[in-house]
Amino acid sequence: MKARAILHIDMDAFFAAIEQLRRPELRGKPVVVGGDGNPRSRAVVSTASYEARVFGIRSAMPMREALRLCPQAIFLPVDFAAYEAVSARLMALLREITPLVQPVSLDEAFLDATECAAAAEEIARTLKARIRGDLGLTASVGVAPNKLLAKIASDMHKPDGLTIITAERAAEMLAPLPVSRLWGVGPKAEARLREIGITTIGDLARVPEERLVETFGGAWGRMLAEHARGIDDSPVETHREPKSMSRETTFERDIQDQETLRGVLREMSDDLAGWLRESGYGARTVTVKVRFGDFTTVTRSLTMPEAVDDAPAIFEIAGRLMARVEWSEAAWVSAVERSTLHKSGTSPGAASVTAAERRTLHRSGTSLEAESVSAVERQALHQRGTSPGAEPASAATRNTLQGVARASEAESVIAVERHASHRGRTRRVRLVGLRVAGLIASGTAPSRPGGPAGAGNRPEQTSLFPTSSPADEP
Ligand code: DCP
Ligand code: MG
Repeated sequence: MKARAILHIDMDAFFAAIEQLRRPELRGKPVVVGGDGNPRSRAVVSTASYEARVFGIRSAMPMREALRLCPQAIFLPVDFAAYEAVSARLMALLREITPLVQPVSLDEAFLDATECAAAAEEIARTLKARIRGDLGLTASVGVAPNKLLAKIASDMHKPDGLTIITAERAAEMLAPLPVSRLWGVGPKAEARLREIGITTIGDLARVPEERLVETFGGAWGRMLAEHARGIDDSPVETHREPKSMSRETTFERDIQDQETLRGVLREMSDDLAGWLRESGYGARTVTVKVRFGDFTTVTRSLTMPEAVDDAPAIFEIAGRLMARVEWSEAAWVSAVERSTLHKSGTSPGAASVTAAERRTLHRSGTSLEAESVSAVERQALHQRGTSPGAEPASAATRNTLQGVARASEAESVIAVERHASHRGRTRRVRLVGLRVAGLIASGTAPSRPGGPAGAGNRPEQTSLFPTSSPADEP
């Protein structure tokens, strides 16, 4: 097989760079883009200019923390439409070089230059010059024989970098990097690897594949072994169907008010229905996500035989799913018990439970006795965002768990003793999200009439927060 030439392009401080481009007075200054631009809001930072990163400001950090780190920074709202317009020009520019372009996000793409006449390095230089000339922005580019290495390369000399990883030098260049640079190695896998003494990609490459398979399961173990050696055969995919679309809102203050929640859900339903129709899809799966004031998160999901693409239908399903969330603290705690006891069987062991669980249970007026949870359960709980609701673990979680520690299945139990006097207060909501997935092309048929949920087609008002629950009998 002919060696491939893959480029990974990642724009530098994308949102912030666009703001600095259109407002020259901001150039060279710390610029933070996030939410509505109010640094005292509860929004998080989308991105920060490199001048702002010097102060420690990073993506996903609360705006308030960014303000604390750099009070003189300029805070700006996210102007998505503007960034999308630049992104479209960027992708068009890439497609002038080859049609084999895989956009990964607004500011990131893979390009397969294997069949191009020019050498990959030359293409990379031309690209960077055109991005600077035509768009007025800088990009970091990685060139390598595969996507994995190209992406690692583009990140190595940011901003305005050009990094080439050849097959010959791959092992040597990867060795000192932290394992988290590899695809699929998130904080949890990183922690697990650290437990067995592995912190760098070089360390990982020295672990025999069989050991990784034992520890992480077949598919993931083998993938880790390959990636640690810089091996990746995944193709540059030019036509990727969207898998899902979602909207989320973080409230300025944690809320308990049904009407506010209902209003936000209705807006998100309208938005998602608009997106579905514009993109020509119907959705078979609707998922709601609720994050409570204590950061525990639950999701509830419904898959239907028929796809929907109208706001009233999505809103109606969202309402039904909301009714399945444990809104009262007592009901939620009983769900924790049910699911944990169910999973663990009944042999009591030594005390250990994650801090997050302990805190949550304490807050909701519950004490733990004979606490013990196996690594498997702990990981399952973590992967579900420390929110041990009654939702079954995802297929991915199950796979991981099967690989991680079959042997410890018999280990554990959490025995939870609830205070008899505990009454169910309504939990406060921090964030609500709505997702549509299971997308099916709706073909050429005109979309159904319906429009945004108005007074005429508003679904029946059901109570989102049940006022009492079976768990809170006197
Ligand atoms: N973004 C976001 N929230 C995040 C991460 C990113 O809204 N948690 C947005 C803002 C970024 C854009 O996506 O500008 C691209 O993400 P990158 O991770 O590529 O970050 P930047 O392009 O901003 O910086 P870098 O120079 O590190 O690529
Ligand atoms: Mg970027």
